[in-house]
Amino acid sequence: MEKGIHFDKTLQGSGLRVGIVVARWNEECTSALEQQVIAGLSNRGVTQEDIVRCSVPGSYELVHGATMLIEKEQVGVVIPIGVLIKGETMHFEYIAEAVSHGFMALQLAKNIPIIFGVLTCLTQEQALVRSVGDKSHGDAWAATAIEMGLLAR
Ligand code: RBF
Repeated sequence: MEKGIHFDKTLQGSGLRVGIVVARWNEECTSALEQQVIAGLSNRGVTQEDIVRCSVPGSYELVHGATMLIEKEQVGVVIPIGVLIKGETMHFEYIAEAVSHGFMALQLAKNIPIIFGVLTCLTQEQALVRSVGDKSHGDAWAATAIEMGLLAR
């Protein structure tokens, strides 16, 4: 059996309102992921009018951006997009932990699903392969968002 998650090929997201919040750190990677997420959503029937997008400086700000989309834009699911690359200090660990706990707390508090769209990479090469490259996660995040958004309706 092929490795990885298997998505329902018949996923149909028409009528689902999707929020996307994108971090500008490591922008080459986050913008490639954003494009693939948007393509993955529209390939599964989500219209451009139903995609609400905002950007924030870095991954640490994604949780607040997601909160704003939920509170002001009536979205049924949020896809935060960030790329963390480990540096020489402890920033990576603190941000990754804060953000993953923040998403979990927010989705439980608001009862709106939030996808874990943050890459936590040890090197820039790893980040590029998983964003602009052939192991990009963008389409999987789009499919997961639609599945969870439909489940929450
Ligand atoms: N934001 C990211 O999205 N990815 C990173 O790899 C990243 N690395 C950072 C490293 C340092 C040393 C600092 C100071 C910030 C970094 N940030 C990164 C930005 C962070 O998410 C946030 O925007 C800023 O700390 C301001 O709150």
